[in-house]
Amino acid sequence: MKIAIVCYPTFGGSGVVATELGIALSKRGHEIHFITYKQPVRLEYLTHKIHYHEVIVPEYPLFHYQPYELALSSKLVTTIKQHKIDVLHVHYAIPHAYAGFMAKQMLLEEGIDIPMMTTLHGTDITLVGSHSFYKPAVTFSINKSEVVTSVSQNLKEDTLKMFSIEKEINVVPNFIEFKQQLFENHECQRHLMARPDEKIILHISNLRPVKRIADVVKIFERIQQKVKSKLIIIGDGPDREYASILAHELGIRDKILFLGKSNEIERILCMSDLFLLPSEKESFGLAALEAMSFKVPVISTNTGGLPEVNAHGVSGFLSNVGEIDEMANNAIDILSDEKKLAQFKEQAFENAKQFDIDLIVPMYEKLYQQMIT
Ligand code: GMT
Repeated sequence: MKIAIVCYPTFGGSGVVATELGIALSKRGHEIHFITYKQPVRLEYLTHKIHYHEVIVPEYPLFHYQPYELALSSKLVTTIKQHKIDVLHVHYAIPHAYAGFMAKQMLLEEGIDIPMMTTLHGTDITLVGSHSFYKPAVTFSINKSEVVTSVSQNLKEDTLKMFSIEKEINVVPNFIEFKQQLFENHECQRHLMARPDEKIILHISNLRPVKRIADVVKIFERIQQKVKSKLIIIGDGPDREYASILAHELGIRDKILFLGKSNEIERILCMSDLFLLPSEKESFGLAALEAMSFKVPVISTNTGGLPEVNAHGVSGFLSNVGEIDEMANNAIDILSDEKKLAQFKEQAFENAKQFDIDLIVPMYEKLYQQMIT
């Protein structure tokens, strides 16, 4: 099958899922065409089965806002025609589903009926999409997609609550390719980050308010009083400075490493003992799944789709949003008992197996097949 994938090329979860999906599909023999404004960060190399088409939006003095949707829909039309694409798969409703619909309409005029799948990722529904400025266009373009998927049951329920959706929403969870074994028998250069007697606690996100970075810092402040430890924060975003100031005020700035955006997530996961994800909202929590696949237990909130990913008392613990003391106590409980920590690491790994890439990618393939027959 020839599949065009539209996504954000950035470090965000939706871009990562779209890129990993494209790579996996190419390994299964499909021809993949990524269409976006920059080569996706997780797309390290192109092959005869993986192509990348850049959407260019020329500057013009009249434009206060560059018309990206227009450029994207035009690029979709030319790419779909030129490469005889069978299926269009857009990740993140805004503005991709809207641009996809426009491309579909233009192609219909030329007798080409391209089926479109829209995958909802979370913030496109719960944070941005439900805003009255966008809602009519988001509702319209979701309803005009041949197939709609959401990355968790919770996101499906939120979508049905917030929008007037006439389409069936298929839940296709996010997935993981297990790479932990690549690092077995390595000490992952742990000594570069912490002393041998220190535990390594990790947080990865885009450091936006929805991730509650202050809670990450406050939870760690409580943990390090009981367990010798370091906190590694990966990612960048508007709350980084605030987190750094808070850490300074709490007197723990020297125990926190802010590493910024990184392509070395796997090396850091390999050396980590615990993952913190105290988000306000999380449709799935891909970062938590990535952690679990590297045998890193997760202390998270119980919001959104997180309970579908992190199993309470098995792969880690879940708490209500803002329950800093409870999250810290659960972390201390796991970290201060080596036997318990080892057990949780194994359980996290086992729990992640339900999201094995080989189980989930065929779910997308089946839906593509239904769209073209
Ligand atoms: O919030 C983020 O981490 C970025 C955001 C995105 O749009 O890329 O992530 C959303 O999609 C991910 C992949 O499906 C999910 O794992 C995240 O839970 C979801 N974020 C939120 O719902 C806040």
